[in-house]
Amino acid sequence: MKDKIIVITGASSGIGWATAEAFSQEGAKLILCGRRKEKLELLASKLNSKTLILTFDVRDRKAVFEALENLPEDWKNIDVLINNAGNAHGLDPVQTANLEDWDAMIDGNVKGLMYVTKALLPQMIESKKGHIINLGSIAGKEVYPNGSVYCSSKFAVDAFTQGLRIDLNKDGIKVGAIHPGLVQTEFSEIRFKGDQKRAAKVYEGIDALTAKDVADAILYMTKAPLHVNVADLVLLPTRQANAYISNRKI
Ligand code: 8X3
Repeated sequence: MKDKIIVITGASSGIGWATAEAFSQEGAKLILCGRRKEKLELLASKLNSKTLILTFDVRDRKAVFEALENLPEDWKNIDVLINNAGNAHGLDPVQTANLEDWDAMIDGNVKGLMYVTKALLPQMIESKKGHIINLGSIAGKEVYPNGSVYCSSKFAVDAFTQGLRIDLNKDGIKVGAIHPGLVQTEFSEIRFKGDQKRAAKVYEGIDALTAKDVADAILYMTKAPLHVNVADLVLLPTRQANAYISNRKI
């Protein structure tokens, strides 16, 4: 991983932050993308790596292309893109759900991921190398109550990953996705709009995955030999069987 160039979206917290730490420990150079400049600067200051900070919102198509199509010359040769940016907003039935929440999830989790990918593809295709890893979810494998739009967004990530793998097959670029179950980050706090009590309940007694667990799995995907592509990886806490069944300690 030494001196490989890794792009991480949503690097300012959670899985993105932990992934930056994991790749930094391997000697990679990191392009840290996110909306919060101060957080990205704080992260960069803690890493023992060369870093480039790019501040944009993946939902802003113009900003995505402006930032990623004009990379400095010595940062252009991307090895790995980790499409991590994304969130859940609300947990509601379709009939009462908030349209702003829908837009945020579809625009960020789906269209944003697609924009970032498209912006970086010309470079990868030209160099005939590269590895794209998309952050899916078990919500992209099973639909659960009140999650119709979040699940739709993650099913879309799964479909896009499969389609991209087909389209890039002749170019020698690896495409894969990782689908975590419950990961203890600020995910639920954002989903429940700051309701920390409700968020904490989601992870009660389940020994949830940590952001580092997911980061380590992403690192594993990138360490496979050149002829091996970890195409689809579902990562669950041992206490979680699927989106419905968990063996909680309470
Ligand atoms: C996050 C996992 O189970 O809340 O994508 O959908 S879950």
